[in-house]
Amino acid sequence: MIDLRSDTVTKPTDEMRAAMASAEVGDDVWGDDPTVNRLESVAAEWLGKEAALFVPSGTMGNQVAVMTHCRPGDEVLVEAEAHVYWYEVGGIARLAGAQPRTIHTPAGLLTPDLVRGAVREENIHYPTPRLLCLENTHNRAGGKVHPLTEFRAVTDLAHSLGLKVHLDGARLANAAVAQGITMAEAAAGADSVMCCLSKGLCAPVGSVLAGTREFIAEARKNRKVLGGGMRQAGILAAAGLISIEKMVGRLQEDHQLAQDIAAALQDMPHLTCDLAKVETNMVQVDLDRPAGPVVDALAREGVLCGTSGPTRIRLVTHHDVSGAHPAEVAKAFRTALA
Ligand code: TLP
Repeated sequence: MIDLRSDTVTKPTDEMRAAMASAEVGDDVWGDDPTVNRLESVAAEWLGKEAALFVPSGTMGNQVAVMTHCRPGDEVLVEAEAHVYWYEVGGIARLAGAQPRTIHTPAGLLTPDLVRGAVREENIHYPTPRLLCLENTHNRAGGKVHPLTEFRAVTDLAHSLGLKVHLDGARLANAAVAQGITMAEAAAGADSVMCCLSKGLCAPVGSVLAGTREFIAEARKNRKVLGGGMRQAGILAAAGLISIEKMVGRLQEDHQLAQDIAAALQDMPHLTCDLAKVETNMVQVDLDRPAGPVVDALAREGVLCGTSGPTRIRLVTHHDVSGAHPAEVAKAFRTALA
C-alpha cells in the first residue's frame, strides 16, 4: 500500500523508539519531567519565542491558543478554509466562546486589504475583534506556502489594528524548508505559533505551542482545563526532540516526491492536477466525477488517499512513502478512472 492519506500516518522512526524507551521522565504537571522541559526549551528557541508548551495534538494547541488570546464574545478573524475553523469541531465557539468571522480568499492567503476589510470599527453592536489566525502551510489550499514578505505584511497590519496573531503552523517546517528560511523567521510576526511534531516530522504524538512567557503560563492552565496536563510525557517528548533536531532536513524529499507524483498525473484523462500549485508535500487532484468511489477504487489498486472536496482528492507525501514510485500512483489513477 502507498499511503498518501496524510503525513499524520507516519510512524516513529527506530531512533525515536529507542529514545522513547530510555527517556528520563517525571511528573510534568509538577514541572518534573526533564525531557518535556528540554523539548519545551528547544522548541521555544526553534520557533524564536520566549517559551513553549508541549500539547498532545495540533487541535489542542490551536484551541488553547484561541482560549488564551480571547475572552468569550470576542471575534476571531480566520481564513474561511483554515483548519482551526473547518476541522476543529467548532472549538472556537465551544471552548473559547469566541465568534469566528471568516474571510474568503481565492487561494487561502490572507492579504492586508482582506484583513483590513474584515475588521469593523468600534460600535456598541459589534464584538471586539481580538485575534487573527493564519495557517502556513495552508492545508485546504493544497499545502500552500504563505511567503515571508506577504506573511509579515499581514501580521504588521493586524498588529496596527490591535489584533493578536496566532499562526497554525502544523506544517510550518514544510513552509520553512520550501522557502529556505528558519522556523523562527517563518514564525516571526506571530504572537503565538503552533507546530506539529507528529505529521511530516514523524513523532507519534504531540505538537508545540510557543509565545511569550506570560502567554505560555496562561496557555498551560488552559491546557489543564482541556485535560491536557500529561504526567510522564517525556516518553513522547523524547520523540519530539528527534523531530525537531533530525527530521526537518529531509522534508525536501517529500516536496520532491509530491512534484514527481503531480508530474506523473499530467495529461491524464478525467482529472486535472496543477503542477504549479504543488509547493510542499500535498497534491490536489480535481476529478470530473465524485471523489468517494475513486478513492475506493484507488485503494483497491494499492494507493490510499483522502478527499478535500466533493470532486477533489488530496495526496500527501511523507517519510513512510519515500520509496514510492510516481509511475505506480499514476497507474492506479489510470485504472481507477477507466
Ligand atoms: N490535519 C489533518 C486532519 O485534521 C485534516 C490532516 O490530515 O491534514 N492544523 C492543520 C493545518 C492541520 O492540517 C491539522 C491536522 C491540525 C492543525 C490538527 O492537528 P492534530 O491532528 O494533531 O490535532
